[in-house]
Amino acid sequence: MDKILVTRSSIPPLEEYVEEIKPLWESHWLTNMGEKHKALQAELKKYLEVPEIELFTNGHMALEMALQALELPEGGEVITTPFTFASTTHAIVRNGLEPVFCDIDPETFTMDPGKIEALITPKTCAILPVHVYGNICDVDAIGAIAKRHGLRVVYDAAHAFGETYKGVGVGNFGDISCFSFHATKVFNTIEGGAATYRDPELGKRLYELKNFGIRGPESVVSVGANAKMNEFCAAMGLCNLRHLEVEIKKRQAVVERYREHLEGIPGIQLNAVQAEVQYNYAYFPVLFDEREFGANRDQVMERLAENGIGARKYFYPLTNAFGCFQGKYDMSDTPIAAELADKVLTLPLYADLLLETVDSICDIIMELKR
Ligand code: T4K
Repeated sequence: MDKILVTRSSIPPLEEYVEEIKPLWESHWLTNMGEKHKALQAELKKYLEVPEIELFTNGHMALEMALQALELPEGGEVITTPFTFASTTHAIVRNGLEPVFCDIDPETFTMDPGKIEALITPKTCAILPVHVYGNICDVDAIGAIAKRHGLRVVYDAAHAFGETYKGVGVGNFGDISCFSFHATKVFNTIEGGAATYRDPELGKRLYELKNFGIRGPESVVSVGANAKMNEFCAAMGLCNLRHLEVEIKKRQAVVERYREHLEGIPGIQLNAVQAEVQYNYAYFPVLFDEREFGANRDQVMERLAENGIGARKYFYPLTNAFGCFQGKYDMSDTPIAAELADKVLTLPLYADLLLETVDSICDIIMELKR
């Protein structure tokens, strides 16, 4: 079997991309909100069914600038989850804000809303939950808490592109939702991201922030940075968007095949299926309970690696255990997240993954069952 990695970027036929970028050769307009950028923005607004959208150079900059655009007080506390990619926590810290870690729900891996209010202090200014693996946070409960306490909400929707909850596009929740269009995501623009929002004032700030805070030729109104999506990335997005529905269907088939093999196996816990969510099948996380299964997560990962299969520990370590924070946070404050981070392994998943390969991956895993 060829080496199988945790994912593989979806790409359009080369000719389609070449056709899409031809006008760039004619216009010499390569970046700074050109025609492709505008076209992708319009297409995504429709696809995600959101009132407003701003494109970014990547998902991380969308998050950083979303927090900056909300003009939160310096040193303010942001309640967030440690069960996420580095980006979520770094976006808070790089804004001069203080992350306060909330534990997660053991079924959906998303922030447990029942534990948020105990963490609120006079310094709390926002909540930053993550739709982990495309599982949608309890947006109703989080929205109610935010309203009760006057807090802003930014969703990290990096994993939830195109999903709906109770029929509503996931980018409609909170003040701002941030998506990632990284090469490894269900929808990619090579590198890219977006923030969706309702308030046009926020939109103005997001637009200016991603372009150095420039409002006009002689007017710079905020300390922004450069986070503009270039024309080649936008063109990739326009192409990939045309194939997305087919790609998601193929991903679904892969996920269903995994479930056929692994559902109901003692010691294996699969991602809970949320009835009101239309999924994008972004990730396939599996929890291994050593006592029941007979092998732990690391042993499974090692055995897969020996067979050329690159499963990944998304997300281990927790962000509140990162060395860069030098012991400032304590992961024992989030015991469920700590336990799941020790057990979780995300298995290979991409549109062109052969179902026979899924069979082989599951056979290798099952060989370890006691
Ligand atoms: N919030 C959350 C919750 C996130 O998960 C992320 C990103 C963000 C925010 C920030 O969004 P971005 O700023 O990235 O847009 C990857 C991705 O780089 C990262 O985007 C993603 N989350 C994270 C979960 O995974 P790595 O370090 O695991 O990537 P890497 O290079 O090991 O790639 C994984 C596999 O993907 C490779 O084994 C093969 C495949 N691959 C990779 C690349 C780069 C491809 O097929 N093509 C490629 O071009 O972080």
